[in-house]
Amino acid sequence: LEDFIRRHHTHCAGPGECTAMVLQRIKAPIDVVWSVVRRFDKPQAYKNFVKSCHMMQGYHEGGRMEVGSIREVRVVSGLPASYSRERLELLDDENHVLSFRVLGGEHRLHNYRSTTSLHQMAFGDNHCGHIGGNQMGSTIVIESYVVAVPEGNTVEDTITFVDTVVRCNLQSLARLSERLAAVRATSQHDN
Ligand code: A8S
Repeated sequence: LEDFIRRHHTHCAGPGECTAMVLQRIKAPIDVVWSVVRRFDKPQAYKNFVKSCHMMQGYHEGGRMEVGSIREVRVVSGLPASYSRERLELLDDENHVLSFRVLGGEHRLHNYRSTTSLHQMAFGDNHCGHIGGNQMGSTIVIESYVVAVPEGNTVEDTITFVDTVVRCNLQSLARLSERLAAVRATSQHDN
């Protein structure tokens, strides 16, 4: 895992930039969590600050998401932002890695880019109980980002703000994934 983190989550923050990492444990199988994270066209499935999202280019309706696809994300009012234009940089279904970069928009997080990766917790590690006799999978999400420190802001304040948004997103992802996993588990029992 260390060299994975070195490869995907070690960003070189340039002058005037800051970088940090957020971890989230989710009591759901990795494929359930990934089915939500990989939908670059539907961030609003778990990002509660997102009001709407429309795909710009490089996207065939319902087709494969491709690197280079661009989305326009409109966020809820009250934030120091109105919309963001974001480009899919990496989508790896094998290794469960997604990365995007903010190209522009009306907000203060210039040059924001993040990488999100999922890791299956090995059976022995997760100490989470058996539910209905079957071992509930457990997933660790790692999300790291680099962003320019806005004019007049401190590094600490910038990291506090972004960490809060990312943590909200990942906690929402956890709740949604655990709900989906529970539904899947019960539907398997029913039939
Ligand atoms: C993400 C992560 C972040 C999104 C930020 C940090 C943003 O969508 C919001 C407020 C802003 O001020 C910037 O994975 C921006 O979405 C919620 C509009 C980019």
